This record gives sequence, C-alpha cells and structure tokens, in this order.
Amino acid sequence: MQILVTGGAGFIGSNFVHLTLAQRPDAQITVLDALTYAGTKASLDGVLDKITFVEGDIADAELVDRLVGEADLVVHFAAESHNDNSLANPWPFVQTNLIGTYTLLEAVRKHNVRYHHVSTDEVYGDLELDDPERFSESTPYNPSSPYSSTKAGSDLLVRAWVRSFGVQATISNCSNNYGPRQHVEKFIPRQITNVIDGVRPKLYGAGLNVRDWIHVDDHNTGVWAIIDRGQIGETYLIGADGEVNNVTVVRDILELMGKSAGDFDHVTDRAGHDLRYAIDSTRLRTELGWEPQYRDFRSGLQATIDWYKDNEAWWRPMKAETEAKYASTQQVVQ
Ligand code: NAD
Ligand code: TDX
Repeated sequence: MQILVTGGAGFIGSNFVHLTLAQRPDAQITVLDALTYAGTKASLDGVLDKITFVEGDIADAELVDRLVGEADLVVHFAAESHNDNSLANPWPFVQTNLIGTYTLLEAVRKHNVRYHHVSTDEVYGDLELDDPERFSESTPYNPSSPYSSTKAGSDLLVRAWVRSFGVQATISNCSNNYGPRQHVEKFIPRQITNVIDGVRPKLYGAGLNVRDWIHVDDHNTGVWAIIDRGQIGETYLIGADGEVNNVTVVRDILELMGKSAGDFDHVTDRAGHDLRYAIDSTRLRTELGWEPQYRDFRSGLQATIDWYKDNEAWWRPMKAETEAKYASTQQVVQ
C-alpha cells in the first residue's frame, strides 16, 4: 500500500511513520512536509532510508496532484498547530490549514484516493470545569482561536467534499498529545526542557485549565483503526480519559525530575484561553474496538522526560529561539 503522509516530519506525523513501519512491513510511505520551523528530518532518523521524503507545500497543487495520484491512501497531519503562534500571526494558519486542506481534497477527489483527515478536539470550543458532558461526535462546532477555527474550517471542507463529491474520507478529532518528538513550544516539552536548563516552568494564568492528555502512539493506533475499519464520511473522537489540569502537570514534571513541586512561575495568560477539553471516545471504542495502551499518565510522562533527557541533540536547536519568542510576549506575574 502506497501511503502519502503529510506533515510526517512533525510531532504526530513522524510518530505515525515510525509506528506504521514497525507494525506494517508492507507499507510504502511518502512523506510530504514543508519543513517549517515545526518540522525536522531528524524526527525521521532511523527510517529515512525506508521512505520517500518530499520537501514541499501541501498548498502546491501541481506537486500534490502528482503525489496523490501515486497514492492509495492520504493521511493528512500537516498543519500550523500552535495556538500561541496563531494569536501572533493567523495568516499561515489560514494558508496551510484551509488552503492546504482544500488542495489535498481536490487531488483526492480527482484521483479517487482514500483520505484520512487528522483534526483536534479544539473545534468544539471549551467546557466548564464542572460540566458532566464531554465532547462527542454530535457536539456543535464552536472554535475559539485562529488555530482551532482554521482546523474547524478544514473539517467542514472535508464533510462538504464527502457529501457533494463523494470523496472517500474519514475525520478524527483527538485531544492533547504528549510523547517523543514534540516541539518545545508545546506545554509539556517546554517545561521538561526548561527544567533540564535550570529554568523555572512557565504556567499560564492560575493553571486550572484542563487538558485531556493522550500518548501520541494511542492517537496513531486510533487513526489506523479508523482507516482500517471506519465508515466513510464519518467522524470519530480519539481520547484516553486523561483529564489533568495544567498546574498538576507542572508539579508532576518537577517531582519526576527531582525538583520541588512549587518551583514554577505564573506568566501572562493566553488570550481567549480555552478552559477545559474532554473527550468521550465511546464510539471509537465500541464501534471500532480501539483501546488506549498508555493508561498511566505519570509513567507516560516519565518516559517522555527520559526521551528529552536522552535526545538533547534533537531539541536543542529549537530551544533558544522558542524561548526568545515567548519572552517578548509573556511576563512573570507572580
Ligand atoms: P507539528 O506542528 O508538530 O507538525 C506539523 C508538521 O506539518 C511539520 O512537520 C511542518 O513542517 C508541516 N507543515 C506545516 N505546514 C505545512 C505545509 N504548508 N505543507 C507541508 N507541510 C507543512 O504538529 P502536530 O502536533 O504533529 O500536529 C499534527 C496534526 O495533528 C495537526 O493537523 C494538528 O491539528 C493535529 N492535532 C494535534 C494535536 C496535538 O496535541 N499536538 C491534537 C489533536 C490534533
Ligand atoms: O508554557 C506554557 N504554559 C502553559 O501553561 C504553554 C506552552 C502552555 N500552557 C498551557 C496552555 C494550555 O492550557 O498548557 C496547555 C497546553 O498548551 P499547548 O501545549 O499549547 O496545547 P493546546 O493549546 O491545548 O493545543 C494542543 O492540543 C490540541 C496542540 O498544540 C494542538 O495542536 C492540538 O490541536
């Protein structure tokens, strides 16, 4: 099977490539990735000789048409993915998440190729801390940020291309991922690498915001379950019952790294900061038989800490620039 993986040099896409090659020896993978600040070929170390790597933009219609024409399946991970960046400059989010997805959809429509669209639970907006309901496939879209609104728009394009043109597509909306090869701009790797550098972790606001953490490999086995057994035109939510608030995550990281649990700073809160995400993944579990393997967040976190300790060469080149960008917008408030 010829698989085109967009964004395969990023966090989740590169883990998808590693997992797929380990579990499906017959898979022939082409990665299409623009190698933006968020992508690095180093994330594909060890497998670059087993795949075809194409550096290019998902909004390049000619290139996309050729690569999709050679594929049996497209798995679309490529995106501008960071909320804070989308607040500073929304344009690349509109370009990549909307125009890029449109370009892929036109190509899969023309070549009649199976397409899986990777999206986020942020399309549903946020929940109150005490809301007994979690997000499900029928929750109305209500995105808050430029990032989540462009992801929501891209999901809606997929739904329209399914209904109007019969495109063979599925969609997944997953909660917050953690694990190896995540950019140090994101919450967990930022704090782990800060602690390694002797810098205090930075918590937005009071830190009571809740995220529903899932290990990246569980996300990717969910994606495969949907590709293998999902119904065309349908959406599946992927989540592993991992709700934790941010201050608890920071304290856990500090403790697991041998520091005092109170040794962190509160910094300027994110504008429009979503309060809580929580996923009900009953449909994926009951209809497609998927189950997460990483059920203990603290041991998954420990493994992730160990990965960053062992792979400083991977993250060091991006650390200083990332922190400089944050320093220009975030001040310690306590
Ligand atoms: P990431 O930022 O780590 O990686 C994105 C990759 O896409 C990078 O390699 C980048 O170079 C590439 N890319 C960006 N623009 C491109 C373009 N125009 N053309 C080609 N390649 C381009 O992101 P991630 O965290 O791995 O997220 C992957 C996907 O999963 C995204 O669609 C995101 O919305 C979704 N998602 C992420 C999470 C999460 O917790 N990180 C949760 C749910 C869904
Ligand atoms: O330094 C920080 N301090 C902090 O308190 C950073 C970077 C973040 N935070 C908070 C903000 C959020 O409440 O931690 C939480 C997680 O932040 P991010 O890692 O930026 O993730 P989030 O905004 O929740 O979005 C992530 O999950 C859904 C991914 O970046 C998205 O791509 C995905 O769609």
